[in-house]
Amino acid sequence: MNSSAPTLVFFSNTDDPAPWQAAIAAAVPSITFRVAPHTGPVDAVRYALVWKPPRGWLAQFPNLRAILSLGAGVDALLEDPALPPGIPITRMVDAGMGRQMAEYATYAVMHFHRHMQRYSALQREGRWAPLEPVAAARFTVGIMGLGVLGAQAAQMVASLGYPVLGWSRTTKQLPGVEVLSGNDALPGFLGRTRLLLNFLPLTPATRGVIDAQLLAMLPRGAFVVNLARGGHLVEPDLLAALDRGHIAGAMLDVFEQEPLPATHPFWRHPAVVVTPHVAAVTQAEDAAAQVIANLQRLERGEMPVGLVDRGAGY
Ligand code: NDP
Ligand code: OXD
Repeated sequence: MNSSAPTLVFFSNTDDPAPWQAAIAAAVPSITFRVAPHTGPVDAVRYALVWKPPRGWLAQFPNLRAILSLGAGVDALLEDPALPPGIPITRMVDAGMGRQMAEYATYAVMHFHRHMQRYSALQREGRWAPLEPVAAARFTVGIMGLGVLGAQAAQMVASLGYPVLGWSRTTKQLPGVEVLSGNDALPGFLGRTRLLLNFLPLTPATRGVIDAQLLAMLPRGAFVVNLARGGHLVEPDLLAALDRGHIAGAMLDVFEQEPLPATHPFWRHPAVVVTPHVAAVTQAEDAAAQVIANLQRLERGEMPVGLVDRGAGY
């Protein structure tokens, strides 16, 4: 057993370690905070606070007791074939992202519902051409994935008078939202959806779920918004559905390959809005308290909260 002071190693190519270090040092001073690649002695490392570490990186720490994800989605971690077995993995549970995701989703709904994509194109052509308005009450929004984040988006969109349908693995009750569950309910859900919002976790069961078959089940002229993971979407199938007009527009925040390659057709497609994986961003200000509470639980020998079910993949 290692007897030196417990170390937490931080790995992220996109998050600034400084606010995490300050918050953790103030609340749990017994833990030494180190930033990769300066991990110190590997046998002192007890905790890893990470976003997308390279495959195999976590396996170097023989005394690791818990992996704490800086993100809500843990697909990249679970895809590591050398992921240390048998120790808890926690994920961000809301941590300020629910509000951000709901804002992005609501913006996307209003962007397409209020014809903003078409007005942008008309402006570029210098054309003054009022389009037929559509009542919010006739613009049904379908949300795949009604977990911590999807449920908040559903509530925000419903509060604006849009009919909201939700679809998830197991059934649940959400005020103002009609919830359908299970694969048998999917065609009925899609058939009534004018704008589809994807909030699913990426798992073996959901990879490639937005494919030609699913898109064909949406009504002609529907819109697709993906703010979960690029791996959910079969990108050539969406391009084909856009190009034949079955899908009228898409707003995409996540991609199979990130950053989206400069030559990718999404960048210049007139019916596609691209954002660079920013629908929600983990902010230490909102999220550090959750990590600190889990470190304190772990140091007391208790189980952390926000545990990932490795079998289910989320
Ligand atoms: P949760 O685990 O809280 O919710 C997942 C939801 O998906 C649950 O309702 C779950 O059903 C449902 N689900 C899982 N598998 C299936 C399936 N096979 N069929 C139908 N429904 C299924 O996750 P969060 O809401 O916290 O996060 C969702 C995702 O958002 C993350 O995994 C991440 O990929 C993405 N994300 C993207 C961000 C961005 O900036 N673009 C930022 C943050 C997150 P049930 O309730 O029955 O278990
Ligand atoms: C997350 C993300 O999963 O930012 O938290 O994508």
